[in-house]
Amino acid sequence: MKDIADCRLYGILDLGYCDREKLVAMAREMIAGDIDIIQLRAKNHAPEDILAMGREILPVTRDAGIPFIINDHPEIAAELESDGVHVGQDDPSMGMVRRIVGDDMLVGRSTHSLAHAHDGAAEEADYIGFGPLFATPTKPDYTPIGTEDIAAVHREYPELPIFCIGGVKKENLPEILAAGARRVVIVSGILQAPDVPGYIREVKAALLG
Ligand code: 3NM
Repeated sequence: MKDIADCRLYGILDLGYCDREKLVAMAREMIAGDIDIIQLRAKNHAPEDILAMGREILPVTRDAGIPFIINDHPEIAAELESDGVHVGQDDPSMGMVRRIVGDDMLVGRSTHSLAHAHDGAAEEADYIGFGPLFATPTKPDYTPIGTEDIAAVHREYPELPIFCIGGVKKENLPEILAAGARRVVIVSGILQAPDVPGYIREVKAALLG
């Protein structure tokens, strides 16, 4: 499986943008574009439904050799034996998450400030999300943090995979990379692209360029 350190573009199967019956097809399209890592984000869906969706997607990501992450639910991640789980600021401590998923699973944490990023590094998260950089309908209730702190967070935690998130699109990627980003999460930009693999390939080229 691809190492998290080698992952530059993180895609999310968000049920707010992708119909349930299209999840597997969308995962395949993302993989066709060479996405590095995929998360399932199914807010307000029942745990048994999320588990069922995960069971359909996991064989596809396994086949592609990329990590598959479950959002918010360590218990589902453990039951599914996904490659990782992603938790937010209001979710349980790393100790509690690790007790559920064990030591081998990737655990990522959302961070919304330099102080949060410090906490994420201190608790030994395997990676962090850092944002939202810009206002985004995908996560409407959060205050955007802009791009000013991107350089500082990379300077302070050079070994930590940091995925900049929130309003990231192909169009503003140059600005985000110029601010010091190395890795990004793109949700709506990918899921709403007319040509998903083509969109991902262009973003990957910019990230690797
Ligand atoms: N988490 P889009 S921003 C899921 O800052 C999520 O933690 C964020 O979606 C955070 O690419 C966000 O459509 C939404 O803007 C990202």
